[in-house]
Amino acid sequence: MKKIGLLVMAYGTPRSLDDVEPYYTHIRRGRKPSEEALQDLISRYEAIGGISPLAKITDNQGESLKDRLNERYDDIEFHWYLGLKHIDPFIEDAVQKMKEDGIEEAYSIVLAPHFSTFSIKSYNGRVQEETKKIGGPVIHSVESWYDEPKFIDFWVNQVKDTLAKTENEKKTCVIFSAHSLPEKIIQAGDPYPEQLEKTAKWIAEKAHVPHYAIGWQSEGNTPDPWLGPDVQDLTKELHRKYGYTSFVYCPVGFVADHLEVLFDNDVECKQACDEVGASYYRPDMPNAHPDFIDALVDVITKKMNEKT
Ligand code: FEC
Repeated sequence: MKKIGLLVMAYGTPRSLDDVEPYYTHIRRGRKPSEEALQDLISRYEAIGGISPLAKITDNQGESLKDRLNERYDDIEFHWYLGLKHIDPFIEDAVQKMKEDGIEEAYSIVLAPHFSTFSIKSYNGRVQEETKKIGGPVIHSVESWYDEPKFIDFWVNQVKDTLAKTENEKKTCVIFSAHSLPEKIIQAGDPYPEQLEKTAKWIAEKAHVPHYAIGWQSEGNTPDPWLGPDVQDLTKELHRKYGYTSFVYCPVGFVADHLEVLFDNDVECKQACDEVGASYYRPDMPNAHPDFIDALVDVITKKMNEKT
């Protein structure tokens, strides 16, 4: 049976509060955060229970994806490897491990749907650099999968179910969001904002959403301007202009329950809703839901078919 590597890449999260400083330093490209910034981040992790569930969810996603691929292909045995952006096992560790295990060909996917130079491009660049450096396996990297029909359908179902729970669908606004990035990506021709707009439009159309808007969240703490509007400001603005009584938050740029969702949405956006007296809703994230894993199986299958 043919042995194929499956490199599943994700952001990574600290495993304990002691890991927060090295993790944060890595995110800041080697610059240590100030004591104040570090304490602020620690307090956000504490607010979601002390640690993020992300590590466990990423593992479940990788394991389930490998299992489903192995069910689909009789003549291939997929072996999966975890490669993280900001904590070990790093992307480079995974590529080395594949080589040690005798893998000659592999596919890689980032657990984030939209392409940006700041996100997917940097993950894929690290993969190709490492494999070139060590004369490692040939790795075919998926560029983006925001348009995968089963991924869109996952959110369509989530939005429909959530809208049905609201008091009045006509007075509800669905806010689609992704992680904000510095505005300079737009001048560089990055497709990230356009891909988010398309995701939102397709989901809104298929779920018959009466009102929707696009926002950005989790903006970094740097002096450059970041993509906006920020989801919290947007909530207040939309309430002021249109008097919506409920908001449904769909952070479609993420695929798991983690700090940026459990804090930035469930705590901060909830606060914005409370301030204006509106109800807060946030559908379940994809995590390892079988329909979402099926979408990723289709993404890998298409990448495999591209070559033949
Ligand atoms: O532990 C957890 O549960 C949270 C994990 C986590 C995910 C995530 C996803 C993305 N980020 C993206 C871009 C940036 C940029 C900066 C930045 C900063 C942080 C900090 C933490 C953090 N990010 Fe993150 N991000 C997660 C966690 N991120 C913690 C540092 C404190 C803070 O700013 O809140 C700014 C870096 C700088 O200072 O220069 C830019 C993007 C994604 C979605 C794509 C992906 O998953 O790769 C883009 C999950």
